[in-house]
Amino acid sequence: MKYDHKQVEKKWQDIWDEAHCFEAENGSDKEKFYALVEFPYPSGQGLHVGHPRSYTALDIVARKKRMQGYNVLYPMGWDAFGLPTENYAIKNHVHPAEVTKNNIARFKGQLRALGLSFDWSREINTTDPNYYKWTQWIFLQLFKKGLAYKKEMSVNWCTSCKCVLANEEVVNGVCERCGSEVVHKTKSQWMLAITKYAQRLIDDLDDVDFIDRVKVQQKNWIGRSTGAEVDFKTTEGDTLTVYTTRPDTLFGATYMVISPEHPAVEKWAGKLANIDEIHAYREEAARKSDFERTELNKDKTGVKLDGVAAVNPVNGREIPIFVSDYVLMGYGTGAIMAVPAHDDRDWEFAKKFGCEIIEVVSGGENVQKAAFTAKDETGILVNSEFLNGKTVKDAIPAMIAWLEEKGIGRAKVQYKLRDWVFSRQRYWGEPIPLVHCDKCGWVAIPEEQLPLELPNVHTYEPTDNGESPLAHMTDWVNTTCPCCGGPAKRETDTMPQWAGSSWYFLRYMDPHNDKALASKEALEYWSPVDWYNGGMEHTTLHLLYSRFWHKFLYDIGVVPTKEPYAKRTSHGMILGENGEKMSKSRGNVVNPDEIVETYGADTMRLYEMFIGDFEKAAPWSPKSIKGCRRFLERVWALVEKVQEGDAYSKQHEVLMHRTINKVGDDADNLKANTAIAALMTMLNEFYDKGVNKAEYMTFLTLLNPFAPHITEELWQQMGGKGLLSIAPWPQYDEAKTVEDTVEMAVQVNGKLKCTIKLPVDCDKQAAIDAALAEEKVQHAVEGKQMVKQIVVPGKIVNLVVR
Ligand code: ANZ
Ligand code: ZN
Repeated sequence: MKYDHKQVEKKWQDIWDEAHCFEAENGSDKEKFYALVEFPYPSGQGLHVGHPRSYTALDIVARKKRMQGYNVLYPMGWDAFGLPTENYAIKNHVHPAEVTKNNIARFKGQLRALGLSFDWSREINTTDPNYYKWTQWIFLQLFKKGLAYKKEMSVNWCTSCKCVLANEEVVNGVCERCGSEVVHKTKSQWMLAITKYAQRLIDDLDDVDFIDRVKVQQKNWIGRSTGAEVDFKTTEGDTLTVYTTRPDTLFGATYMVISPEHPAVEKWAGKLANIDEIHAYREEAARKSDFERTELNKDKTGVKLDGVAAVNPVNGREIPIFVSDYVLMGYGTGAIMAVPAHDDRDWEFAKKFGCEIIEVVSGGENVQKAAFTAKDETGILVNSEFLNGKTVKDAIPAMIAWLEEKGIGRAKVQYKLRDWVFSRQRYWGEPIPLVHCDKCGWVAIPEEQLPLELPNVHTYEPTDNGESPLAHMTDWVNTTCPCCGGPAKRETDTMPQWAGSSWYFLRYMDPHNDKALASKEALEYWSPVDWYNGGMEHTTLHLLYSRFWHKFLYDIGVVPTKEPYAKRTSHGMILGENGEKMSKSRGNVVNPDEIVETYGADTMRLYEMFIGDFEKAAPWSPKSIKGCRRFLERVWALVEKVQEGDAYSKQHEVLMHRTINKVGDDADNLKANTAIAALMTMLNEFYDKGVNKAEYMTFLTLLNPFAPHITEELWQQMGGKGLLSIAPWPQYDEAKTVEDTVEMAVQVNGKLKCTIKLPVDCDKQAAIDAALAEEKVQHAVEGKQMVKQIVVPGKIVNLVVR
C-alpha cells in the first residue's frame, strides 16, 4: 500500500478529536506539566512557516510528557485585539470582530492540519467579552492600588497609525509596526507603574530557568544603574539636581547641560536674554526621536543659557549651563554635570562649544585629544583634592559620603525602564473601565458591571485630533458617576494590545470560569507554566509586561507564585531560501499550506525540527524537505518486512536501549534534530539487519511525537492497542545502552585485512589470537617472520612481518 499522507492525516486528526485525548484534566491526582507557546495574532496572512517551529517543538515535549503519564496542558488561543485587524476593517468596511472571526477560522484549520496536540476545549480569545472582563478586572485592581494613573506627558506618536506608542514599540526611531516616523506629542495618558517592580523584575530572574540571552535582554531593558544625585546651586539661588554614575569626577565637571524640556527653562525664562533662541531649539528637538538625540556619533548641538549659571559644589567655581538635546528629560533628573575629560559625548560637546577639559582620572591618553572613559582599577584620581591617589572604585563611595555629609547629594539607583503607557486612541481594544466625574475625579466602574463591552460603532477611523473613535458615541460616553450619582463621562481610550497577553496563560488553567479569572484550585495546580517558548522579539515587551502583571497578582493574593514561567526558551527564525528574512517584498515567503498539501504535516513537522539548531536562524531548504519525506516513506515500507518477536533481538538490543535514551533526552532539550538523526540511523539498521515486531513498535513510539499521524496508522496496522499518542513511552535499561563487544581492525604491515568482533574487556593476547585465526590474516603472514604485534585496545591489531 502506498503512503497517502492526506488520507492518513485526516483520519487521525478526526480520531483524536473524537477521543478528546489531548484534553488536560483539572482536579487530577497526576503530576502536571504545562507547556506554553505564544498565542498568535490572527492576521489576514494566515499561518507563517515560522509559527510551526515553536509549536512543533513544544508539541513534541507535550506529547512525550503525555506518554510518560503526566497530565499535560498544552493550550492555544488568539491574541486578537490590535491595529492590523482594525486597519483592515477600515479599508474593507468589515467590522473588526468579523475580520477576527474569519482569520481565526483560517488559523485554526491550519494548526489542526499540522497535528498539534492542543487542548482545543480551552481555546481563548482576548476579544471575547468573557475573556476581557478579566483583563478589565485586573486593570481595576491596578487602579485601586494606585498603579494605574493618568499623566500629561510627552509620548511617542506614530504619524501613520495616529496612535501613541510605548517606548518598546519604537525601534530605531520608527514605529515598530508600520515603519513610519515617530514624533513627540504631549497627551494625557493612562500609565502603569511597572517601574515600581523594576528591582524585583531583575532579582527574580535568579529563580527561573530562562536561556541566558533572554535574561540579559530583560536586564538591559530594565537598565539598572547605580550612582548619585548631586545638587548644584545656581546664580538664581535655586538648585539644579543631576544624576551621575561618576560622582568621583565632580572636580572635572566644567559645565552643565539640561534637557530642552527641563522645567528650569520656563522658571528662568525672565532672566534669559536668549530665551527665544532656546525655545526655537526646543521645538527642533521635539521633532527628533530619543534614538536620534542620543546617538553617539551625531554632531552635538545646543544653546548656552545667557543669564543663569551654576556653581560646582566641590570648588565653588561658576560653570555655564547649556540646553542640549543629548540630555533626555525622561532619564535621571533631565540634567547632567558634564565631565568632558571622561565622557565621550561631553567631550565632543566641549570641543565644539569651547568648554574647559580638566583631567581628574589619570592613566589614559591625553584628555585634550580624546576622553578617557575607563572605569576600572587602572584609573587613579588627580586634580581632585581629597580623592587624589584613589582608584575610581574607591573614589565613588568616598565622594558620595562627602556629598551626604554636606547634605548636597545622595547615593541613587536609576532604571532605564519607564512606566508603561497604557492607553491607545483606537477602537479595537479593551475599553478602560473608568468614568470621569467632575466632582469625584476618575472612578472605577463597579466590578459587577464588567465586562464593559466595546460598543458597536460604524466608523473606527482614528481621529486627527488624537481622540479615540469611541469619543463620538455620546450615548455610551455619557453615564452616571458610580460614586455620587452625578453626570460623568466614560474613558474613551482603549488598552494596548499587550494587555490581553499579559495574563492569558492563567486563563487557560480554567477558561470557562465566570466567578474569577481562574479558580484558586486551578491556579494552585497548574502554576507556574513549566515551559514557555517564544520569539526573542517578545523578550522586552510581552515577557516583561506579563511578569509584571503576574507579580502584581501575586501581591494581591490572586496567583500562588512570584514568577509566571519556570522556564523560557526561544527559537531561531526561519529564513527564506536566500538566507534573508521572509517577506512579501523579497518574494521569498513559503506557504505552510502548500507544504502540508504536497508532503504532509508529518514531513513538515520533521523538516522544521530537522532544519538546524533550534535556537539558531535557519534558511528554508526544499531539498531537505524531500529527504524527510523519503524517510517517512521508508518507515511506511518497512511494515512489510517486520518479523515476529515480542522481545528485542540480541543484535539490536544495544541500539534499542541507546536510542530510547537518546530520543528521550533530546526531546527534553529541544534537540529534535539529533533525535531524528538517531531514528534515521535506527531505520537504516533495520533495513540492513532485519527488524522484529517489538523493535518496530518501539521505533514507532519514539517517532510518534515527531510524526504523529503516520506512526498512529502503522501502529494500528501492526495491531497495537489503543491510541499510540497516549501509549506509554518506552523504558530503557542503562546497562544495556553500552555495547559488550567492539569491532577491531586487523592490519598486516599497515594494510587492512579484515575486522573482528571481540568482547569489550578482552586482553591483548586474546585479540592477537583472534586476529591470527582469521583466514585472510593467516594468508598474509604465512611463511613470514613475525617482527612486531601492536594492539590498540578496542581499535586495531597491527601485525608487522618480514
Ligand atoms: C557625569 C559623568 C562623568 C557621567 C563621566 C558619565 C561619565 P547610565 O550608565 O546610562 O545610567 N546622564 C544622566 N542623565 C542623563 C540624561 N537625562 N540624558 C543623557 N545623559 C544623562 O548613564 C548615566 C550617565 O549618563 C550619567 O553619569 C550622566 O553622565 C549621563 F566620566 O555624569 B554622567
Ligand atoms: Zn462623582
